Amino acid sequence: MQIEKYKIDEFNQKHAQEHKRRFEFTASSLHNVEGVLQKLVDFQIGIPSWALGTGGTRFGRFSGSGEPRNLEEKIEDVGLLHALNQSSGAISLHIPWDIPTNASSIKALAAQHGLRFDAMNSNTFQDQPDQKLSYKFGSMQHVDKAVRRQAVEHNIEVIKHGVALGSDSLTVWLSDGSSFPGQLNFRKAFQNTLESLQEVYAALPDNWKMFVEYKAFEPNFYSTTVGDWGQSLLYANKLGPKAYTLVDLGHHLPNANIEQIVSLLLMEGKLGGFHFNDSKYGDDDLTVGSIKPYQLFLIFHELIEGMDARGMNHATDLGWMIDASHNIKDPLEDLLQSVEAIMIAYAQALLVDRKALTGAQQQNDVARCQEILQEAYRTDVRPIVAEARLRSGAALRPLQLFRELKVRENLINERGLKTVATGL
Ligand code: RM4
Ligand code: MN
Ligand code: MN
Repeated sequence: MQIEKYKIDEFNQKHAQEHKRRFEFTASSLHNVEGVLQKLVDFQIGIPSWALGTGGTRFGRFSGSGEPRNLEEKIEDVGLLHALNQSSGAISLHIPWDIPTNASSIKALAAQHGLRFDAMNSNTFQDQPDQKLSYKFGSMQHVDKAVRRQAVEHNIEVIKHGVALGSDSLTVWLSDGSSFPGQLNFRKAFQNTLESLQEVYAALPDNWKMFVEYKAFEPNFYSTTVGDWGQSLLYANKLGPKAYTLVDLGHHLPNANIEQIVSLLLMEGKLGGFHFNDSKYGDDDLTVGSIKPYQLFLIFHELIEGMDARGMNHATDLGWMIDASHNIKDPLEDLLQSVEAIMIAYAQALLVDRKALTGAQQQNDVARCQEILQEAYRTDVRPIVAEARLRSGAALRPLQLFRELKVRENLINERGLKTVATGL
């Protein structure tokens, strides 16, 4: 299915008057609305190929309907999202779930939808049917050099697929760790992992970045070999200038101060990428902004503050991706909501009066500092985000149009009621 441009225009026309009223009201009390709008138009969020089907939990999987059956259909799905919001202009692939059989035609198809290829993801957390050696006891940390070698070769393979598609980064998330005390020698596990990562790093093209993603626990429940930002930063520093830490919002222990983590990683020039999702307990992969929207705003505030301090381009200097897996919602609806939540938090953070905040901080005026942040957070920026969409040719209300156009029903007609996408 493709969404014709005139359908978006017709829809926007219908809602134009109400939008104009709301936009003008909000804009009238803000400074530099044009600057904010341009930043919102430029900001693009990568969609993970594994989020387009319903995921499962270890207790089962309730398959969705009309799920993409192959990579082409996954690209079509992201194309639909991008047509509706013009903020999802990239797709992030997981290998071997999404091996492109013909890279140039896949690249051309993505370009037709206005998409580029975001970071490539390797997978050494599962065994594949044709795989020689098992990752049951880890991959890059493994006590057996042959297993480590296999994991390294897989990552090099992923880089090659990425080069063919025009991607320029590799995300390595390792499930390596241990579930029982005594199972691992921590130091050896770290050193084996470092050595393996170094071999992958050596195969990176010059213009590529490598993102080392950390996760506190799960699937291992006693230790994780890249368990937190400190460990990830250790690897990134030892690897070299092309290696960075990647922060996934769901990968922290409860109540971790993620905004402080991103601030310090930026200070060190070592924050590379971001995986958005939300959670209440752990790696829940819930819709961005559905549980802790204030935390998301605070994170964006630190991201902007830290990026501006280094003169970085918000839109292009970090890898922005969603990482989620949906158990009960329509994945496309969820992704539309997630992108909207990210844009809202970004817009709110752009409104923070940074000069005033610095002044208040210098005077230890704590109450004023809080007021400045909350003034921005409590601004209803939805009309600003909608205006940015309007200007880039997207729908004023993407989710509503998705439903009015019966996108899912169309996809079910095309693909069938019982389809299962590759992924979790
Ligand atoms: C992990 C991690 C990775 C993602 C996999 C599917 O929890 O977040 O980024 O590749 O899930
Ligand atoms: Mn992730
Ligand atoms: Mn995760």
